[in-house]
Amino acid sequence: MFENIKFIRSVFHLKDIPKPSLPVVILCGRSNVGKSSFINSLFNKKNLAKTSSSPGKTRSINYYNVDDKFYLVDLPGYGYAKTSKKEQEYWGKLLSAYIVKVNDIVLAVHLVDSRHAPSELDISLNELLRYADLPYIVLLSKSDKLNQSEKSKVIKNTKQFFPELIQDENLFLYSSEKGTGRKEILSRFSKLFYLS
Ligand SMILES: Nc1nc2c(ncn2[C@@H]2O[C@H](COP(=O)(O)OP(=O)(O)O)[C@@H](O)[C@H]2O)c(=O)[nH]1
Ligand SMILES: [Mg+2]
Repeated sequence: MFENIKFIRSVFHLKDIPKPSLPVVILCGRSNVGKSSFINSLFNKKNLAKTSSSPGKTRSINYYNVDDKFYLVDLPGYGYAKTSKKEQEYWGKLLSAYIVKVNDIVLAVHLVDSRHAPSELDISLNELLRYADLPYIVLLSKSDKLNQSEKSKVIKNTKQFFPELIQDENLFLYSSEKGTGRKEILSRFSKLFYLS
């Protein structure tokens, strides 16, 4: 598993999105939430995805081919600080259009910063994923920055926002630094793509 992971390309316009020849896992979340670090930690590669300590403004959709089994697609991050109406609309449109165009999304991975409550856009994203009936998991990123009681608190708090979530089923603490949650995600991918 995960023997040959390649960055394929970045796409900047919806019209350029390829019709995928493999099933797709999408990666979504606020910019700076740790999406690139998630990719690098999951595949154990340092610089597969570019990480940045300042919130990026690039709006590319980045494609990774994983063992010719599936595409991992890193969608543009949204609203770092304040969420403008315009951005909210842009992001909602982008994702809706993406979901319609790419009808082979088998999983959405939604990252939420474990140190902050879900933003308005996190909530809209969750609604969209449920409305589209897409299987999804929520990862509480950067969990290495929390102590034990903060971890329990964030799980409880996240469930108040998203009552459908069940810890270790579709809600996970994740840390790219410490590897928290990695095993669980690997097992999910293995069931989806490697055992059939
Ligand atoms: N402590 C800690 N920092 C992280 C973790 N994941 C990401 N970061 C940091 O958060 C910043 C943004 O990460 P990045 O992966 O570029 O976020 P992206 O914009 O969602 O792709 C970088 O400075 C990372 O080093 C994590 O699990 N733990
Ligand atoms: Mg990134």
